[in-house]
Amino acid sequence: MRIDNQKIKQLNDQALPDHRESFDHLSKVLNKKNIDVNRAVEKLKEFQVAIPSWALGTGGTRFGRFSGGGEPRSLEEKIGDVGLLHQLSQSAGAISLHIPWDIPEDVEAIKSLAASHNLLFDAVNSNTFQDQPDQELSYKFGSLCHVDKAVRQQAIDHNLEVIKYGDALGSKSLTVWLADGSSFPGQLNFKKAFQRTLDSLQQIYAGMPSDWKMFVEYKPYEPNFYSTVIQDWGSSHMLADKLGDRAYSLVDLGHHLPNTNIEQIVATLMMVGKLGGFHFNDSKYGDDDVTVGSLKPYQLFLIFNELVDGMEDPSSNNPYPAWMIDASHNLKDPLEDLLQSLEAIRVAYAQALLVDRKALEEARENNDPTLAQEILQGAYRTDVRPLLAEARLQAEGALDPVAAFRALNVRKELIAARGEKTVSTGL
Ligand code: LRH
Ligand code: MN
Ligand code: MN
Repeated sequence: MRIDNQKIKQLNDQALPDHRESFDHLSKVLNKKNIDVNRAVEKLKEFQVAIPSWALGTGGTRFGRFSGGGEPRSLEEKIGDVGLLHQLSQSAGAISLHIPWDIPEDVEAIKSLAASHNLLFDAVNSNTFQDQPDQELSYKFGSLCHVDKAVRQQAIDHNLEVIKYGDALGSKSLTVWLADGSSFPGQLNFKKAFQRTLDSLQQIYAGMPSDWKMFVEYKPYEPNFYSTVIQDWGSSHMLADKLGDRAYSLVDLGHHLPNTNIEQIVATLMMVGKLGGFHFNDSKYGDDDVTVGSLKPYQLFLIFNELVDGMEDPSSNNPYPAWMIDASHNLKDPLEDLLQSLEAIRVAYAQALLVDRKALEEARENNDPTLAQEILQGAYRTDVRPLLAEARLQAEGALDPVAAFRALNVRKELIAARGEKTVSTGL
């Protein structure tokens, strides 16, 4: 389904006087601080975040899953859902696919469907953490790190196949996340497992088209509870470094042990030009995959402060990172939740754009932590939502996406079209 643009416009027209008032007020405040409001709005218009195909259904936990109905039943319907998110938010201009959950049967038809929603294909993801029904060998004891060469080869071949699908669709990167590790002390030879993983990744890297990038995602635990082969940014960076110029680390915000200073990891990886991709979510205990910004918005701002610093640093050779959401939705409507995540990401980005970097650097040079904090928190405490709304308005999105989603009964229509008991593939 697609929303009638006229209906979005009607809702915007109703909300326009209030929006103008708050946008004008914020513009005045920012102008006094010599902040270029138009530049910020333009930057927000450009900033697009990929939606994971696996987050369009109601998530759940290993204890249960409570579907809200109207979930996408096919890749076409998943693209349709991302199209809706993009239409409302004008900031979800890409989809990230997970193979084999999203095998495109008719590549040309899928490409033109995505193009009709103005969507690009972001990184494709391989899956060697589950056994598929028709699979010959099991990944129970690992995939790219497996002791048996035949299992490693099967996992390598799967990744090469994922690259083929991605290439046909116009994707330019592969994200590799491995569940490989051990659940009990003594189970695995750490060094051999790492070496075998590197060897396998080298073969996958060699099979990528020359304009492709590989993103190596890390995670400390789960599903294995004693060790994970690519446990942290150090391991990921070691692999990316050995693989070559087109291999990078991918930071998933939920993949750190509690209290890890993620913003420092971001700054350090960007310093050496090795931050390739990002998975946004929020986390209190582990890989909780909850709505971005729902728990630690200040941490998200501090991370964006480093991202913007890295992106604006003329001496940096870090590529423009691939932005992706990687969240799962227990209880909430997945599309509403994704709209909230998109908003939270853009709020943090906009706040980071407001930071006076020259003044911050001076405060640092003068060993003035008080002033440095004033500068950062001054930006963080600015209500930037009118800037986001203005960017959406100019791009013909909805001034208030969640309110529009509800007012236009989008979920009700999806349920009517797809049914109450549909189940989307994913986690
Ligand atoms: C692993 C992960 C990884 C997977 C996705 C489904 O926890 O973050 O990115 O591909 O979840
Ligand atoms: Mn992830
Ligand atoms: Mn995860």
